[in-house]
Amino acid sequence: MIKIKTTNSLYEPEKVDVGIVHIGLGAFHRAHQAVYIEKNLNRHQGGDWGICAVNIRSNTQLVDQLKANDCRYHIAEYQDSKNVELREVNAIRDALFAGEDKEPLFAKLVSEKTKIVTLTVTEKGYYLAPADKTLRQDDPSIQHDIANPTAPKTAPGILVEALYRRKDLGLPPFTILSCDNMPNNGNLTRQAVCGLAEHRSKAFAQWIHDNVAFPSSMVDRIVPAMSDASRERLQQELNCHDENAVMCEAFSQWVVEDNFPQGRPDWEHDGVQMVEDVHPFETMKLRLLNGSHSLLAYVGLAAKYKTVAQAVADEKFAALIRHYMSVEAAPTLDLPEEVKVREYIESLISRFANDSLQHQLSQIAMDGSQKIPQRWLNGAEERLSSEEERVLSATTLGVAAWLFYVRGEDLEGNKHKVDDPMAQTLHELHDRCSDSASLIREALKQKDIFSKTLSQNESFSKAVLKAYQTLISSGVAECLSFNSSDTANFGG
Ligand code: CS2
Repeated sequence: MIKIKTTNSLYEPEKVDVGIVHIGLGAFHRAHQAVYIEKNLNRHQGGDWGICAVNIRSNTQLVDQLKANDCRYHIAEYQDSKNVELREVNAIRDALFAGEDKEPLFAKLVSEKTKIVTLTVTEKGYYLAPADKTLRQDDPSIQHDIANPTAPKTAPGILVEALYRRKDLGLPPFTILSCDNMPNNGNLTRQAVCGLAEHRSKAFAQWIHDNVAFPSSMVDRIVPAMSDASRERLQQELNCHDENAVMCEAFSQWVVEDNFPQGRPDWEHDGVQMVEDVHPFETMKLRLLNGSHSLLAYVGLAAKYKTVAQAVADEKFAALIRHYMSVEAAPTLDLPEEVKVREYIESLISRFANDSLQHQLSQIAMDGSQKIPQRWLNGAEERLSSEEERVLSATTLGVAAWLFYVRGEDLEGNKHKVDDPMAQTLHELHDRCSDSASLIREALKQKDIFSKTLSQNESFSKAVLKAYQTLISSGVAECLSFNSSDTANFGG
């Protein structure tokens, strides 16, 4: 028997004003930020921190469906397959699809009531080169926004134009809060926005730099993309007939840098951790949780697993990520004081094992070129340039398995789609290089992904080559000889 707890909104949604515009209305936003705002509105029985959620590229359907339901939807928070909380959410007060015509979106962005703009546009939505995080001036969408600043397509372009209009109207700028999985996501957002604003004028870019707050934040909640099967399950298991419902784990964390000159919800009473410096939390989460996720995705898919829970149920995979986290990643971290790393690692392993989620490895495998630098490579680089050089066997296996995945074809010749902005480049690389040695050499030269230090590190490239050769000649099992009792010398 499944135990269902139901939580309903305690306020009148139609009386709530919009104080936050959110760009990137996906499942993650609905299950993470919107839930914190829902709790805040419940506690105050209303208020003016409602959300207007916007999509700028795709998913008009979701916007229409939400609007048809007055933006009311449900979240099913699974502790495990037997315990779930079904929560009604009304925090999103308006939804917009800003495709060709962005004026309705600009009307919201220049409203005096809008104090905060939040973003979940994924790593590639910032148009920063993955390795060195500079604005990709050569990207066609960025070039479009440079040429047409008043009718932009990209999130950075929209923010620049909105800030320009607000400045023109004498309105204070809103605070911009990135909720994407990148280290220093506030600084990176500033870099993208100011980099683009420079094309309008250096003075305007400087004004943004001096006047706009870009707090960083660490976001965490496992929210698999919804599918027909998961919708059906919610109907049958929870009697939840809501086409906009989202299913996720019970765990949720949001650590936010406290820098909101125009004000913010008092969400520290709703579970948000307000801190001075988010960086230790971000790197910890990116390198441990997301790093393990990507490792499970590429190595797991090569072993024909489909979900995260299936992969970690295999003790060899559990040993792989335990080794990766404790021996290779944890020593690179400057951990937040209150975190006990062993406990954190074990809690991640049990979150991954939550088999009620059906979290698809193929979802995590998307956009690897944009993800692996902050998840694996930054830490590896620090590790390899430190005095105590080691062979990073799990990380290098990850890189090899990623490279194998982007070939778009498994060992038996079955093809799969590679969803990645660099898919074409990576595909050509496979076509061009006839043997593994030249493939690895050329791949590591991709300077958008690999830093010079890393691509020139011989022990790193040798280990990637060895893992790749073993993978293609003998299969995944041969690559998994990690010891589950592996732990490095770190505190906690
Ligand atoms: C995942 C993340 O898809 C991915 O790349 O690693 O979405 C992950 O589930 C979240 O960051 C968890 O907070």
